[in-house]
Amino acid sequence: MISSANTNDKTIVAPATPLGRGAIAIARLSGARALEFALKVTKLDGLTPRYAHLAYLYDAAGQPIDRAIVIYFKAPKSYTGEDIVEFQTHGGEAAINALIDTLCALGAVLARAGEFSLRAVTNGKMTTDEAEAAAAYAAARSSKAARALAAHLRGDLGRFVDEVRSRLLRLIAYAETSIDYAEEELGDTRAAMIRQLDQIERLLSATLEASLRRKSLLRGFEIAIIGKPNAGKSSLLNALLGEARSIVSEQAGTTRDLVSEDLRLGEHIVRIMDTAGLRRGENEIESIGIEYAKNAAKEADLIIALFDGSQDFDENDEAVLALIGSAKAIAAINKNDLPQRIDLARLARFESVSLSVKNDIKPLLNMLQSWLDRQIGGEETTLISQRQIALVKNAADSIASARARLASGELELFSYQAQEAIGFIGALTRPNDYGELLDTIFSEFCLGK
Ligand SMILES: Nc1nc2c(ncn2[C@@H]2O[C@H](COP(=O)(O)OP(=O)(O)OP(=O)(O)O)[C@@H](O)[C@H]2O)c(=O)[nH]1
Ligand SMILES: [Mg+2]
Repeated sequence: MISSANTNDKTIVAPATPLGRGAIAIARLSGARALEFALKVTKLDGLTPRYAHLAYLYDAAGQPIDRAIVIYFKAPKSYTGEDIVEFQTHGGEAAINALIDTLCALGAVLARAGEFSLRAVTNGKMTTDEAEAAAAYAAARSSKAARALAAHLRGDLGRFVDEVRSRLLRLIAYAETSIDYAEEELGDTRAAMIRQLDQIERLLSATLEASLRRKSLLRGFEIAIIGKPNAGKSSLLNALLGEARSIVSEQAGTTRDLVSEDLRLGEHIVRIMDTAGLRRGENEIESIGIEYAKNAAKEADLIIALFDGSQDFDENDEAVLALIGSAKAIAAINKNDLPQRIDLARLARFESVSLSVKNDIKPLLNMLQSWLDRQIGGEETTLISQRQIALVKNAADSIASARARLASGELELFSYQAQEAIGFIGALTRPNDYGELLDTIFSEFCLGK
């Protein structure tokens, strides 16, 4: 448990639902004086824990603010482990703002982002990695992402930590007992230990790779459509969205700005970007648009390179290939309703699909969906924050050093490095510096969480 009495002695309040229109808006009040403040704004004599009270709320001048559902969660059975009162007011900002003003006038203070969750962690209601998962949950944009996070909340990370730790501890125990062995007795044991270390290293690197791959799963994948002018990029965006979002015309160089929209593809939410056609900028505005397109392609998780199949492969198409470089891309060959002239050999290195955006984009949709599904698969534990990724990288470095020590027979130094790796891995679920946590994890939270 962490001692942070000086930060936890205030009673905090914040809206727990996004501000704006909605059927209800919820404010959350947490801390030692939560019940006292709630009784004052409701003018009630008491609140039954976990009971939905219908009550009027009054401001400091005694004027009614709203009629609301008020629920009291008595410590320690609440999200934060403290007394919490939740107020469900009518949607819109007026009532909830008046309520929060009143509570602040009584002595509550506005919560900082993530402060409720921080209290939950300091009061032992939640582990740090569960809090990280909760933060990612708030930002997750698809049901697939939510499922990956649910695995986290189930404790997959804890199992990963236990497994790596116990394997390393076993190796350290071996090392300690064999320190007194003669060199010839040591040979076999050492080879077996190195094999074990290699396995641990592979487990860590597989976890890192899978996590980086899934990073986009949590925030949503970004897909950029690039191609030469008139390839049909804007037509494709519109067809994907099912609405005329981007201007389409037979004039080359129509799109100059970056147009991006969110799109649901099966269980995924993706951000799709229509870009300016790539060619030598005819004028300043167009070349700015082309710069945007280049950036979008660089940032994207996947590029859809769109080609006009009814035309010869030309220098602008060449520019498209150059821009893709080694990025992940699929080639979509458009306008197959017209006679085809493009030299397909030039696109042989890509996974490709032929279609007519004008008639039917289904072939491309199927390909996109299977690409997205492939990004997620695998059974590896997902690391969900920069902090977790950095810890696993550090552990992998320590293990690499440990391996070198072992190979050169320096058993004591091996043990030291292996202990260090255990320290990094252990910090995934039991961090030793809570001050740093505050900055890195809880600042990613939204207000009222
Ligand atoms: N025949 C045929 N024409 C198409 C198809 N898809 C798009 N077009 C036409 O191609 C022209 C260019 O389409 P856009 O969607 O504006 O092309 P773009 O790639 O966005 O072009 P820029 O914004 O200028 O870079 C329009 O006249 C479209 O109607 C298709 O599948 N078949
Ligand atoms: Mg366009």
